[in-house]
Amino acid sequence: MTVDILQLCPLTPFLEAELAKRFAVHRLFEMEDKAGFLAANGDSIRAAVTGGHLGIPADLVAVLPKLEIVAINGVGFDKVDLAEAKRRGIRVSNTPDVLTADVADLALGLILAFGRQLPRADAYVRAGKWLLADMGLSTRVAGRRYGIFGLGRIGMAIARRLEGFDARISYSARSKRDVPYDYHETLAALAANCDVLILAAAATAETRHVVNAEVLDALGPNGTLINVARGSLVDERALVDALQDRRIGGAALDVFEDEPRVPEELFGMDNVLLAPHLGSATHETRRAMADLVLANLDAHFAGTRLPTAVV
Ligand code: 8YV
Repeated sequence: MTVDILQLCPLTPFLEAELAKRFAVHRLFEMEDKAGFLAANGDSIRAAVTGGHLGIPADLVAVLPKLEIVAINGVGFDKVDLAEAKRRGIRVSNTPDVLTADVADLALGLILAFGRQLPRADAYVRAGKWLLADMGLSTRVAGRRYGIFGLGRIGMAIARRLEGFDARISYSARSKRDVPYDYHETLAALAANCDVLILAAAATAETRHVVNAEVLDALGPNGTLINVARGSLVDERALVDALQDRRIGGAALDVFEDEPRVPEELFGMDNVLLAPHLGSATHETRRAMADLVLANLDAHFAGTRLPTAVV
């Protein structure tokens, strides 16, 4: 018997091909008449596959009465209503661990690229400006004070990489950990005591807009904000203001509140580095994530334990 599943966003060709071998896949994101499709077919859908950045909207879950599992192709489950999933007995799976290294690598990439001004350097050479004058100086990356907000798997992987840069590392997290880094109880204290503030915490109700004007002012005019977590951690309006007024030194951002929409004020600023949510976007990691998505779906429909269940 074919199982009908709903695909909520584009996935890698490998994952799409493997899903198509197993299921009747309905690509909701490409449909013009989504409401019409759901009205006619909502009660046949047994699984949904989605991205961590997207999750599944509550009003969609509500019109899928036979939904059994939401398989997230990502580690974040902040856009899935877990309480409602539990209430309805819907399983939720994600893809932890396999993407940790890539997200940490990207954080280091942003730190290096922003500090040493690599995008500007590249543009400088291409424009033939080097023939006329040297580019000027940038900021040292090694030996500076790095503050990590959220010391879970990704935060720890970032810290380990920073150790190779002789960094002075401090952190703020839900609780003090047994690590050789300085702990700050509040994010404002962490920001006040670092040169580079790196966001690596999960998006929750508690972390929404935790990076506000007060935290940005604590980071100060020589401080840099790095975000590889979720856009919702940052009050984007306050960030734009702080960057415009040069109340912080700069920001390197891979995630945004309403991505792929990015505040256009940022486009003209020379103190920002922007990336289109690349954290886990390597061939190797997306393949490993795909394998986990498939393993979870296979386990669910075989009636066995999900390898990486959230709920
Ligand atoms: C991707 C992510 O955006 O893992 C996450 O939570 O945000 C990223 O890996 C996405 O989930 C890819 O589909």
